[in-house]
Amino acid sequence: MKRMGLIAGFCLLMGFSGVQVNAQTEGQEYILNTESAADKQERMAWWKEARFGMFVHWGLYSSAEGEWGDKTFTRAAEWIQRNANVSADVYQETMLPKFKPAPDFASKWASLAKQAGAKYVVFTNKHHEGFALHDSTQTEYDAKDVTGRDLHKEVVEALRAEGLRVGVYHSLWDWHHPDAPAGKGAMNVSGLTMEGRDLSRYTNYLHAQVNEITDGRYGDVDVLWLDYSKGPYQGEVWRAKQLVELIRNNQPQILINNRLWQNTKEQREDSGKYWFGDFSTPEQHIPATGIEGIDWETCDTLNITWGWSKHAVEFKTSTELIHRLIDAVSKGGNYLLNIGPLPDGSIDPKTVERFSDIGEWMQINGDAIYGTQAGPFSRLPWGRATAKEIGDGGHRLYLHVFDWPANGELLVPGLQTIPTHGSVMGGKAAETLRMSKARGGVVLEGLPTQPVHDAATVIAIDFDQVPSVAPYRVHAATDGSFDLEPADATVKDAIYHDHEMHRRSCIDSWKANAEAQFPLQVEKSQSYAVQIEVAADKIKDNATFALSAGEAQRSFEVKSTGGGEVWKTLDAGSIELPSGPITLTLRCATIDEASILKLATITLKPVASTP
Ligand code: H79
Repeated sequence: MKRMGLIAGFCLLMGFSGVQVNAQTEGQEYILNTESAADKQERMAWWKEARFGMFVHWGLYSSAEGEWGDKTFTRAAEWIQRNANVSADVYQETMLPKFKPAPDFASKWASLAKQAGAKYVVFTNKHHEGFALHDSTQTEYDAKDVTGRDLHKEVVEALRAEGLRVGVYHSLWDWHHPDAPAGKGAMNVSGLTMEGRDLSRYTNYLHAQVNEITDGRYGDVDVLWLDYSKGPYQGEVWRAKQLVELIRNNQPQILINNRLWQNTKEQREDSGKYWFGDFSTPEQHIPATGIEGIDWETCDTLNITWGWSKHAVEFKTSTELIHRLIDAVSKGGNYLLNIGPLPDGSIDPKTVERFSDIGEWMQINGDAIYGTQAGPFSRLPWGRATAKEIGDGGHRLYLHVFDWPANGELLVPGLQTIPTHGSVMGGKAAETLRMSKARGGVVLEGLPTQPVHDAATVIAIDFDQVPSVAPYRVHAATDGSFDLEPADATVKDAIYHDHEMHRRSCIDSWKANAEAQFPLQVEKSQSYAVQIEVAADKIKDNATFALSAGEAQRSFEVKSTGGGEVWKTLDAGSIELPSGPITLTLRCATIDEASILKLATITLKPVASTP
């Protein structure tokens, strides 16, 4: 409901916001937390305990279902207004009549989250299309004006009724507001410009709407998830400092994500800080080794769209999703998994199935997720590990075994301390594990031959001290093969890139004599077939590499794959590896300067020896 002029309304509300910028922030204008590290930890405590949340993308875009005229969208269906290039007027006229929320949709969201074991829910109050679910005094483009219902209130009340924490997503872009960013550098419908637009009127509107959703009329807000900044549109262009003050004044305990800024590498280096918010937000990827010293949350999709599209039919399997949850938590992050409800707010059967499967796994293994921290291993060949303090200086590791060993025996590579106790979560109480130091780690014996759960079975092992772990070496997986990841390498004269959204983690910018060295622990000297994932382009003459370990050496050539993002698996022949702790060196022998060449996972598979 629109009640008063934009500017009058805004001045009025700003009158309530008396917090001054702390002197500490002067000269460091992007560092917005002036509290002590301990106070920040306290504010973040529930969120770090929670580890698993549910994201919900639902708005007018949901009713387009990934179709506009004859165009179809399987990716980012919530972007349909911009990607189908529809003017705000036509979009509004087309979409508003389709928006017919079911009476009880919100309680269905809440019970799905609860059943899956999520502890918080972040839902789109307003996505880039500009349509708000709350009753806004700033516009008539909101749910109350269109449906007569305050849908924001319905969602918040449903979440609270299930004991879930409440997170609100609010877009910084707005494809409906006549003064919002448009044209060069802005993410908006194409063909628009800033001519006749007054950005300050839009930032007033943005601040006023953020005030409405945080000022207490909808109770406490646990997380504010702002999205997103890019290039010229970030930081003070949104009047970020003032906005953060307004929010913190309204909700002192709130957590705010980092997207009022783009957080480029340069910005992080300039400010001496890695982030400009309470937590960092990798999107649709899990950093290979976590993000050191920072709280972070990977937000992820079930398929490749956030908003519902009937064309996005390829879903990750429940096992993949459980692995991704464990992966994020094992690296110290949270996992925020999205649902894109149907036009009326109800949830499609595939999504229900995925969340029920996760819930079933969490019923058995929740203790290995909630309140845990990153495990002490860089990488494990059969799964992941999380860690927890258990009082009196005691320590517990949860070993999340993805590939269950059929022989009842599991090597925990690099572990130097023998556990005092071990048990399989959800297993029979009578099982006793034998645990001893062997093969460069601790070997667990007497495991059941069948896993408790196909996706991951967890073994909890306890210590009366912090367990010690040897420097990292890549060990063979259950089937005897090695997977060498880019993050495992020490790289010289080439560049390691962690993965980003839709981009593989890789080593690129190879020069002649550049090297990547992998520390391996080989139990059995034998011949291994080598396969390397490569993306290469513009290779004129030849790009040659040599793999070596001790005396053994193997050369191979790389040819163009048809593009710098076109990944192919290259057969690089076989190599005889000696046993013991060894270094496998990948060296670039020759390469053209103009070549684009990226290497990702190297797989070594034992070659069956001929009798
Ligand atoms: O709300 C979800 C997304 O809509 C939003 N953030 C999550 C949480 C977001 N997705 N992508 N981005 C922000 C970055 C922009 C990506 C783009 Fe594109 C690539 C814009 C245009 C090309 C993806 C593909 C979106 C439209 C097409």
